[in-house]
Amino acid sequence: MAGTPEIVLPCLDEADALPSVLRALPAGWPVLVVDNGSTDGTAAVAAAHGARVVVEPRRGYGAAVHAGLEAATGELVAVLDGDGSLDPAVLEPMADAVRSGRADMAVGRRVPDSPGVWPWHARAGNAVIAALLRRRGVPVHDIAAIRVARRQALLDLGITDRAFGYPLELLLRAGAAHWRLLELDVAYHRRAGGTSKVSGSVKGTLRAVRDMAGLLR
Ligand SMILES: Nc1nc2c(ncn2[C@@H]2O[C@H](COP(=O)(O)OP(=O)(O)OP(=O)(O)O)[C@@H](O)[C@H]2O)c(=O)[nH]1
Ligand SMILES: [Mg+2]
Repeated sequence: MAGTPEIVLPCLDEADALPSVLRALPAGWPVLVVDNGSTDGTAAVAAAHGARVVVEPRRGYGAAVHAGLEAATGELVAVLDGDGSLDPAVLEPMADAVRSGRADMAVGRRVPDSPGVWPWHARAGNAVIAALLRRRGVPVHDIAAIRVARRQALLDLGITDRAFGYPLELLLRAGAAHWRLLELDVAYHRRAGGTSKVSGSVKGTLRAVRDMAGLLR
């Protein structure tokens, strides 16, 4: 179907989570798994479940997402984590918003479905970053862990961060380019399997905040 987004899943050691993640995605949407140096068989699991696999040896969330955008062929792309934490039911309304021209990019605002899903340190760091974004005129309450936009437009923003600053740089550049953003609630669950690499630990959160703080200076 014309206008069906291609789904890009950045994945570092997500073999446990991927089978249920892939089953839950909207039927008929092509899926690209970017394997970011996994050692747990992520690529084989992804391929066995019908996803196309692209390998990006350079570590980092931004490196994985960027490789996915370059390898994708669709006009629209949907990017979300490959850990099952984000409810993909929101992808259809997000794609509709971009297809219909109501928004240049649809982004998710995470709503945790139970206490403990979103550790306090990650939530606090996220709230501070989002407030700073709003002060700069970017009307968001989260840093867009799930998003739908036009692939070429995303590449044209020229995002350079290849680590955890990527989503923030994306929002800053989208704001500077006067993109119309639509923020939709997305249910946020515990990851479906595997282990946390970022916000599950204070250390991981601090790494992400460090990557992001440099961009807001
Ligand atoms: N940490 C990390 N994640 C990567 C990398 N490349 C791709 N990813 C993927 O980026 C997504 C976000 O990482 P997560 O570990 O889920 O980070 P988080 O959501 O803050 O933390 P948890 O869900 O609690 O684990 C996941 O799908 C990862 O597999 C990388 O180099 N480092
Ligand atoms: Mg996660």
